[in-house]
Amino acid sequence: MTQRPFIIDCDTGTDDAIALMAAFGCPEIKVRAVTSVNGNVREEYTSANNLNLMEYLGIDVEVSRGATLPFYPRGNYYGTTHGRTGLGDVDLPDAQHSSFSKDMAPEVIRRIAAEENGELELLVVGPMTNIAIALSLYPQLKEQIKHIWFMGGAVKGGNVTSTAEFNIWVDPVAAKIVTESGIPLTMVGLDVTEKAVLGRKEEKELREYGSKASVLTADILEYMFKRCQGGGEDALMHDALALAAAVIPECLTCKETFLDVECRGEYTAGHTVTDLRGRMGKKPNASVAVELSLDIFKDWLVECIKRCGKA
Ligand SMILES: [Ca+2]
Repeated sequence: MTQRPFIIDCDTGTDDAIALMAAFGCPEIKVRAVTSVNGNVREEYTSANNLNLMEYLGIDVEVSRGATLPFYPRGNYYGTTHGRTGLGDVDLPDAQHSSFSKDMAPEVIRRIAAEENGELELLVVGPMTNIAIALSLYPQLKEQIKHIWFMGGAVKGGNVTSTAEFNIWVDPVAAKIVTESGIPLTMVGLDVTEKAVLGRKEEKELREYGSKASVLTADILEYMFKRCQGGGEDALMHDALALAAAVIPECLTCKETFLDVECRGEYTAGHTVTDLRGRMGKKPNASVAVELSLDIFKDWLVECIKRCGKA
């Protein structure tokens, strides 16, 4: 099987870590690099989490650092959803034998896109700052990137403000640059990711399986269950669902629509504007996920995590 080349851009992040483990257990794709961005926690943590995770799992892949600030002026918004350093209460050993790429994320994207001759796809599961910088520095990427699958936005309400989802809210300017790029896009937003919940059954199955990746995933799920009991978010697999959109499209129903990002609204900055009713008369530039088949997704995710580290 020819594996599809991917770069995963992420702000790891509890559910990012699970998405990464799933990606490395997906026979359909070849992860060429993991690029880090500011988001759930500061970039110094997201990049360290990426490097530590790859070394812990014994995965040899380029890990780069990336943008430390969004284009949009946001204050200190780092919440407690992912714990202080991004992986909840899970502690990974510091990487001893691996180091970051000499190239920052936008340069990594440029280089690999050129090497892959129009076949490179991006899985973007944090704020889109790195991608926007890459598109600004290297406009040829608009023709070289085959598809961007992203977790972010919502047709309906948000989870940071009443209208904005976190990844897009952090950096709406970057998201607008990406939505206007002309690159084929699939948006996997809160409309479906808030239904992508794992439970005790999956946690137990993964823990009993006993691999490094499956036990780590079970530990992260345990943190999420505690978080939920404390009034926080449930064990939602936001980021892994964007990977699923790319690999098992049958788990989602998507609709072609015009997509843009509100940057200036006093109350609505970070809102993803869609036109599912076709009222705006604008050409569709994105596919937006609107419905999820949860059982298909959960079964696939558990199997991917089990395969992670076995390749
Ligand atoms: Ca994320």
